[in-house]
Amino acid sequence: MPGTGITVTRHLASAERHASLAADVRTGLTANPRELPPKWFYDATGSLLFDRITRLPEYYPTRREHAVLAANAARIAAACPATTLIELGSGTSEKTRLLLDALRNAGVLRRFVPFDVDEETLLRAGQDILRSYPGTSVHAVVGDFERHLAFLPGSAGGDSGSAGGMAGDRRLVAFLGGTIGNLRPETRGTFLRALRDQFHDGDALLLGTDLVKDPARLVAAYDDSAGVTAAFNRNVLSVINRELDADFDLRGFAHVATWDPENSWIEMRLRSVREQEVSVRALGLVTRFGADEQMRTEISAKFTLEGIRAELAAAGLGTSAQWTDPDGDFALTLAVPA
Ligand code: SAH
Ligand code: AVI
Repeated sequence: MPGTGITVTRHLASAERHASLAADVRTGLTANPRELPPKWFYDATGSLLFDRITRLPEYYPTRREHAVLAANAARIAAACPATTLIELGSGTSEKTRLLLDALRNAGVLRRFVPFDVDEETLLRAGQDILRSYPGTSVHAVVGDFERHLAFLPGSAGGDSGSAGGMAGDRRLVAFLGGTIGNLRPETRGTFLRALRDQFHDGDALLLGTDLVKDPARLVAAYDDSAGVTAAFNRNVLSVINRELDADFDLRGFAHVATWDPENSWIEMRLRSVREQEVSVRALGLVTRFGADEQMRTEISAKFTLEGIRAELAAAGLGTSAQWTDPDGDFALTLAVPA
């Protein structure tokens, strides 16, 4: 980005983004039952809606994770005195400032690498961080963490050896917010192994995960009384309308959030309130939704402390520390190559 002082790498420039969205929408709308991947919620409007969700009284995860970070950021920086902080699914990077402060206070921080699918929010956050942390370089990566992990700065496929590489680099990869819970269990395993494959000795993962709790609190967090989560859920239809020339009528789809105790996840769906036909002109696709037909748009898995350690271990990552907030609502786990 000329003039802004941040370096930007784009793995999802508009042509790639379009192709990836088109493939996901074709697969998802022709599947039975239908399903759309949650990464497509996040255009600029979706990220703004998510930001509003984080301030809702019912949505506790952001406040709880903030509390865990505030209490433990200095310990995290001492355990992993990273020169580079990479943040996957970084969004506004608001809570991340607690980690940046701790690494700066430890005198080690040299570079921040926010990584997100939503370019607009990513670049705004990157510029804000650059202003707040003079002397720290910011390298923003527009990408999909399910596809582009091999290109993390400092990895073999990333910038080492090129102008952006840094000698003696030690990396802390933060994956906050519970976003790992938006991946299906098998995809989580693939993701964690791919991340482990990028790690050198000294690198570490800081993973934020929401914990299992009273289903009534969980459902309320995903079905707030102000209807912000409902608008966030429907936003995926606006993204498809705009980017794939579709004609979803947003009023024709109702927000659904349910707790699935067998899978230990919240499931968000969109329910077609009537029989209706939808055209996705960029795909040459016309499809009919039956009255009350439901389409899954997100899972949000809830974990136990032991379950997190076991998933990390299966991917070759050993847990070096685990913290929760005083109420045991949300966990942060620090893990290193086993
Ligand atoms: N980490 C922030 C934001 C969480 S919202 C927090 O804790 O509050 C989830 C973020 O992940 C969004 O910014 C979204 O754009 C991003 N995201 C979702 N799926 C992604 C993917 N597959 N690759 C990269 N970023 C993704
Ligand atoms: C980003 N992710 C962890 C959020 C969650 O809680 O699963 C997305 C979200 N969906 C509905 N509300 C918030």
